[in-house]
Amino acid sequence: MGIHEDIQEVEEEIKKTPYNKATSHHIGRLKAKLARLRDEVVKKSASKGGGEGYSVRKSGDATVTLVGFPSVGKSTLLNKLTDAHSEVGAYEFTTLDVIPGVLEHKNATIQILDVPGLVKGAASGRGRGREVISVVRNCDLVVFMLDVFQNYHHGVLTQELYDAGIRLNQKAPDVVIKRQDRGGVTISSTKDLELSDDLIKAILNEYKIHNAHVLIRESIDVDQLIDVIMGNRVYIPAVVVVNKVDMADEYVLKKCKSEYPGATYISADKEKNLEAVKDLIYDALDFIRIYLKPQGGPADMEEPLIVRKGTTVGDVCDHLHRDFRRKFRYSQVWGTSAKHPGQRAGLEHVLDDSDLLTLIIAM
Ligand SMILES: Nc1nc2c(ncn2[C@@H]2O[C@H](COP(=O)(O)OP(=O)(O)O)[C@@H](O)[C@H]2O)c(=O)[nH]1
Ligand SMILES: [Mg+2]
Repeated sequence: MGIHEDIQEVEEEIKKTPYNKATSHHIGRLKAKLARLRDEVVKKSASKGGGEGYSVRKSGDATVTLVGFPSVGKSTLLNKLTDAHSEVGAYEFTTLDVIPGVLEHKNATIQILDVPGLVKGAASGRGRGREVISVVRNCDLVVFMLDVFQNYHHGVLTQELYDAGIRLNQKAPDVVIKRQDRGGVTISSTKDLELSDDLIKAILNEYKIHNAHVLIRESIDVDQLIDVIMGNRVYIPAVVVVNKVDMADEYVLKKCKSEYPGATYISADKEKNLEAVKDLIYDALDFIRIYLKPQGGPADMEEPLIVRKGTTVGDVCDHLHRDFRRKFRYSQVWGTSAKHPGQRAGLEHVLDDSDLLTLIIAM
C-alpha cells in the first residue's frame, strides 16, 4: 500500500471517530501518525529536485509576502505601494515569478514580495506551490489578500500554509524535548495539562522517541505537541486585506465585514485606503526604533535604526557591520530596557522601543 493510501486511511479514521474523553488518546495517536506520513510526502517531493525554491534576496528591515489567489489584485497593490512594476492582468497566473518591491514607511524599509497565486495543493508540491511555500516560510509577515466577493479563499489559504508547517498568529509552544540515551520518557510541567502522560508518551513513540525529558510550560494540544516534535514549523504573524471594495454593494461589504471584522478594506486599483495598508503592515511587523549614541556624544535622533521587537544588542551589531559582534566589548543603554540610565549591557540584552544605545567596539 502506498503512502497516499495510508494517509487517506488515517484521515478517514480520524473523521469517523467521534471526539470525546474516551477516544482522545486514540485520535491523538492517529494525528501523530498522520503528521509523520504527510511530512514524508513533503520530504519526498522536495528530494525530487526542482531546486530549492525561489531565491529572493532579502532586503530592507523586514520582508512581507502577499498571499492570495490569482486575480485578487496582488500585483496592482504591489505596484501602488512600492517602486515595483509587477504585471497586472485580468486573467489568471499572470505573475509567475516572485516580484519584489520596496515600501518606505515611517523610516522603515519593507520588502514586499508578490508571489505566484497560491492555490490548493501547494503544500504537497502541486504547481509551483512548493516554491511559493519556501518564500512564505522565510518572510516576517503574511498579508492575505482577498477579493471581497470570494473571501472563502482565506480558509483555503490558511489550511494550505498550515499543511506546509506555517503557523500563523501563533507562538511557538513553550515546550522543550531533550533526548536521552536511556531512562524512558519523563514529563514535567509547570501548568495543568490537557494531555495525559500516556498520550504524550504514545505520540513520542510514533516518532521513535523512547528516551527523553519533556518540559512543558504551557497547556498545549496534540497538534502543538506534534509541531514541537517535528521541529520544522515556522511561526509568522498574518493580516488580512480585502480588495475590490469599489465593486461591492452595501450588502456584500457588510457581510464580508461581519466575517472579517479585523480586515482592512481597500481598493488597490482605485487607491482607496492604501495608507491604512501601509500602517497595517508597519504595525504588524512590531518595529522598534533604536537611537545610536556615539560614546560621549549626543544620540542621532534624526535617523533611528529600525529593527524588530526582540532585537538584542548583538543583533544590532550584526546589522551594522559583520565584524562588530566579534569585536564587541560592551554597550551602554538608556531607555526602558535599561535598569538605570547608561546601564552596561552585553550581546544578549534585549532592547526596547526608543532606547539609546552606545556600542563599544574594539579597534
Ligand atoms: N474593480 C477593481 N479591480 C481591481 C482592483 N485591484 C485590481 N483589480 C483588477 O483585477 C485584475 C487582477 O489584478 P492583478 O493585480 O493582476 O491580480 P493578481 O493576480 O492577484 O496579481 C486586474 O484586471 C486589475 O485591474 C480593485 O481594487 N478594484
Ligand atoms: Mg499578479
